[in-house]
Amino acid sequence: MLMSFRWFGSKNDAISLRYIRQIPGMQNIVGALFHIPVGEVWPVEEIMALKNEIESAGLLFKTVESVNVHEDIKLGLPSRDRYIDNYCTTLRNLSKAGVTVVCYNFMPVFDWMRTVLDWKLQDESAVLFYDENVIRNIKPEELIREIENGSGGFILPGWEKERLATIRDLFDLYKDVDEEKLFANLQYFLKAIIPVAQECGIKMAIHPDDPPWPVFGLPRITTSKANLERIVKLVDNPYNGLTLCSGSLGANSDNNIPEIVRHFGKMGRIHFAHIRNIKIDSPGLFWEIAHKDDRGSLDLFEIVKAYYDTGFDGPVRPDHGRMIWDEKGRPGYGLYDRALGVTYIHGLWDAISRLHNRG
Ligand code: DNO
Repeated sequence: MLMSFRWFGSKNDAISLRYIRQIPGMQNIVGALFHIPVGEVWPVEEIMALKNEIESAGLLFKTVESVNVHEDIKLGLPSRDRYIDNYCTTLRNLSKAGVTVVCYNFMPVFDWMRTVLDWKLQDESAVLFYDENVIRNIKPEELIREIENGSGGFILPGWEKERLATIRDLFDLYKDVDEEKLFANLQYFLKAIIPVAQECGIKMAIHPDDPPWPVFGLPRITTSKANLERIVKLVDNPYNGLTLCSGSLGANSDNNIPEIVRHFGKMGRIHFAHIRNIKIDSPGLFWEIAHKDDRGSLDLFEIVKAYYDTGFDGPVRPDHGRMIWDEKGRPGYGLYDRALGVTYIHGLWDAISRLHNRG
C-alpha cells in the first residue's frame, strides 16, 4: 500500500507538507486544484506547480481527490458532452504529472453529508455526526447554512459555495432523475472517459455515497455491494474501479466491509482505500470515531487484513479523524488524529505481514 494523506494546498490547508512528511511511513499526497470550478479543465501548468511543491517537500503526488463531475453530466443534459470533453482533457493533463489514480463521486447535488461537524465525545474530542431525523426535518438550504457556520472558516470538500448557490434549480432538474436514470448517466460518462483514462494510465475510482442512501429525496447509487458490482460492469474495464471508503459504505450495517474489500480486491477493482471507523447507534444515526476504538462498528483489523490478503498496493488514506488536542482546523481533516490513524493502519499492516511471512 502507498500511505497517503489528503492535503488541500498551501493556501487552503492549516497543515504544512513538512508536518505531513513527519508522519512515520508517509509517502504520498492526495491533492486537487480546489479553485478550478467544477467542469472546467485543470491547466497543466497549475498541476505541475502542485506536483513540484509536493515533491520538493519529499512526498509523491500520485493521487487526485476529486475531479468532480459536473451536475449536467449526472443529470444527463445535452450540455454534458462539453463537460465530458473537459474531463478527458483534465485526465490527460494529470497523466503528464504522473498521477495514476483519480477519485470522483456521482452523488447528485451534495457530496458527503453530516448534521453536526463538532459533536463532542465523552473524552471531549470532536467528530462528524449524522442523524437522519435531522435531515428529515430540515430544509437543504438550512443545512447548508449550518454546515458553513460550523466549518471554522474552511471550505469543506464538496460544499463549495458556487455549486450550492443554485440548489433549488438543481432539485427541480433532478425531479426526473431516478436511480435507473442515474445509472444510465454514469454509464454514458464512463463509456466516454474510461478509454481516455486507460490510454493515460489513470485508474478511475468512484467514491461511495456518504451516507449510502438517498438524502432529501435525491437518488444515490454508489451504496451497496450489488450496486458497486453493477457500476464496475457498466464499463467492464480494469480502469473503471472503486475508492473503497469503509466509513461511507459502513454507515449501512448491511454492508460487510471486509467481505466487500475481498470481493472487489480479488477483481483488481479497488484503486484507492479510505480506512476509518464509525459508531452506528441505530439505523440512520452514526458518528465518526478514532481508528483504534474497540467500540467501533467496523473491524479495522479485518478490513486491513482483507486488503493485505488481496495484495492491495494502491494508495490508502486514513480518511477522516477526530479533532483532538485543541487543534483548530477543517472538521474531519485535522493533523493529529489522522496521523494516529496512519500509525494504527501501519501497525496492523506490519503485524499482519510479518506474521504472514513467518508462516
Ligand atoms: C469527504 C470526502 C468526500 C470525497 C468525495 C470524493 O470528506 O470523503 O468529499 O472526497 O466524495 O469525490
